[in-house]
Amino acid sequence: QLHYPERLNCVSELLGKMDQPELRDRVAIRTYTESWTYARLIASVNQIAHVLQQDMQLVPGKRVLLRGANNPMMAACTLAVLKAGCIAVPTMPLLRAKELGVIVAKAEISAALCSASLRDEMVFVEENSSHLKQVIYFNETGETGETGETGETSLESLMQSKSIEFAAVDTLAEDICLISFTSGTTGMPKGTMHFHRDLLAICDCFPRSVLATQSDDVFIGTPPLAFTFGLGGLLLFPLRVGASTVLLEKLTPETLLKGIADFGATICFTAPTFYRQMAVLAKSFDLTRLQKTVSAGEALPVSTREAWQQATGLVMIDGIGATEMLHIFISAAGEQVRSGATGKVIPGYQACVLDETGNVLGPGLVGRLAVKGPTGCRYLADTRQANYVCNGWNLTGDSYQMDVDGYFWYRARSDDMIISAGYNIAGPEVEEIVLMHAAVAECAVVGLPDEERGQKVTAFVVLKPDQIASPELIKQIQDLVKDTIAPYKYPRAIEFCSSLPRTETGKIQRFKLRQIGLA
Ligand code: 3SK
Repeated sequence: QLHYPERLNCVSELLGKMDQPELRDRVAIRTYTESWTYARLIASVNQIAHVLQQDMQLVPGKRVLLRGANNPMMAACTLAVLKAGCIAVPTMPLLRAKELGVIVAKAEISAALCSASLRDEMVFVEENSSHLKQVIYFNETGETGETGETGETSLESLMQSKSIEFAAVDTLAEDICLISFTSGTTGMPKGTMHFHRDLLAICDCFPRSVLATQSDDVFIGTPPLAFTFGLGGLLLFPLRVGASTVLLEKLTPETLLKGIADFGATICFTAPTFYRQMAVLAKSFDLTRLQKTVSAGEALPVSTREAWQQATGLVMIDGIGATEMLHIFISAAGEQVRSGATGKVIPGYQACVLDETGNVLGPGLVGRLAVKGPTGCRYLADTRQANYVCNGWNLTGDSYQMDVDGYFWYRARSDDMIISAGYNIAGPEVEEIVLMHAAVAECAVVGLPDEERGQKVTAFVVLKPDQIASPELIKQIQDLVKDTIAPYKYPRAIEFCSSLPRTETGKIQRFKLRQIGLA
């Protein structure tokens, strides 16, 4: 059980203990061009908090849209909003004006801090929104002066005249401090609200019990700070133990490997697709300091786990999280790992598998994953709340099976179960096998309407660069599936494509593939 005081500002807890002479000079954030000590991070957070109060006149409880890539200023802005008692609404850098407009309207946002490099879309939102009144831009490099050609005063310039001391606003542990928007895999954005205590709770669960994080750890990875996977893994978890985080933008599998080597990273967070591609290149990089690699955001195919382990000797730490739950709640590391299973429920959380009517299913039966714990779903004004939380259980929308030892085995997103000729077929199980074919880079399997079978198992396949689609290749892939799992699961149709549609957090949008398949 986690206990936090009734009055709590999570940033005081995260940064307060580092504000001591012997700890202030430790490195908090690194990039290729900057190294921010804890002293600098604390000073910047405090100055931005003053800007929020004095220049923007924001009172506690106000929602502030945040927009920027993974860099120290974006991290400082996020922490400053929380320290000032306001509510951070981080948004993915890749979002366009239309999507931002929906978030601004839904969360009734009047103020924003935005990276100058993302100005164009923001200006468009500002011009077309009746809510958004003030946007302050930051330069990312920490440079003062005007931003861009328009001559507005930058955040850095406003910070210059401000004190580097700021007393955190005295918030309640159960005050909302974060609204994280998720478009999910269905495309309709939902705002998930989280308390100050929730941000600490995620630090005190998964990283403590599974990662055993230490102050000398160096964190690195791809998820944006605007995605709770990244906010936790690349900012909150390192700060909680006084460690360092490396914030890099526009990463590719190759540059992430280079970053791990260059910064001596010890813990990496990314998604299975990245690990799959990194496994091929890993031998050319010095990964000797890397100890823990966390895979989340999508189910981890066994073939990817094995390729990564073969290339690096590291046993992947798989995990399932959700924006609604804030971070990972089922996982396993080291000798606890059972290949193919996501892991066991993390201490502090409870999980089970339910049938359609909400009865708990016994080991081995496939049903709806249900979880409860210190964090949970609170949608901002959304009728879908009643679908997500039933009798105190959060229903994540995943089909799972639990074994007698309490390991959870992913089957599919509940919406993605294919029913074909009376058989229940989990798309990811077929994807696993298709991915074993040497020519296949990426794959997603969905059910498309079919007169004869109800739904037809259809695989969308991205080939590796040197491979060519052919009827022989289709047959090889189909035979591989038939020879490896029950033959009725084989993809009767295979569509080749150049990429798979993904959400801004990297999840495959199977609903779009179903639409493409119908068109
Ligand atoms: O959505 C997810 O898959 C996820 C994974 C890990 C941590 C947080 C999230 C939202």
